[in-house]
Amino acid sequence: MSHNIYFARSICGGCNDSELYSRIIQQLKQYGHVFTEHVADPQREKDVKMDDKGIHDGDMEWLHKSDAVVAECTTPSLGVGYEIGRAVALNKKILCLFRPESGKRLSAMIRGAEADGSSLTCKDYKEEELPEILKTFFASL
Ligand code: 6IA
Repeated sequence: MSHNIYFARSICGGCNDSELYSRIIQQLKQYGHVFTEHVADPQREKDVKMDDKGIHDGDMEWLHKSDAVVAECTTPSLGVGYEIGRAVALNKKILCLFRPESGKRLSAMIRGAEADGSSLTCKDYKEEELPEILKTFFASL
């Protein structure tokens, strides 16, 4: 089945992992359409000048249309936290990915949102484990 996927990742929070984010998107594309593929793409940024309201409203429209939300949470980001909260409220299926080898700690407000019957799953991962994690997540939808 082809999914509508919202991929959330740090931008203003810091985007040292942009190459990793691109590799995650390539894997997500096996499972459907990734609305946010070109978000903050430096090439596209020159062409598309959107104000903050346009960015927020456009992203929220994509979030509403998505049936799966995958969030890379290793770099703390206000925007990603906000998107996850909105996705929880919309009862979307959410996969939060976190790399413990970063030495950081995932916010309790994200990890603690995972509960029985919750639509949110947190996975600690190393990049080589991603294909299996994504396969399991999408098989569960
Ligand atoms: O607080 P952050 O910027 O780290 O929040 C990142 C999250 O908010 C991402 O998952 C995006 O979906 C969303 N977001 C933040 N900024 C943008 C953006 N342009 N365009 C689309 N979505 C965004 C910002 C312009 C820029 C490259 C500085």
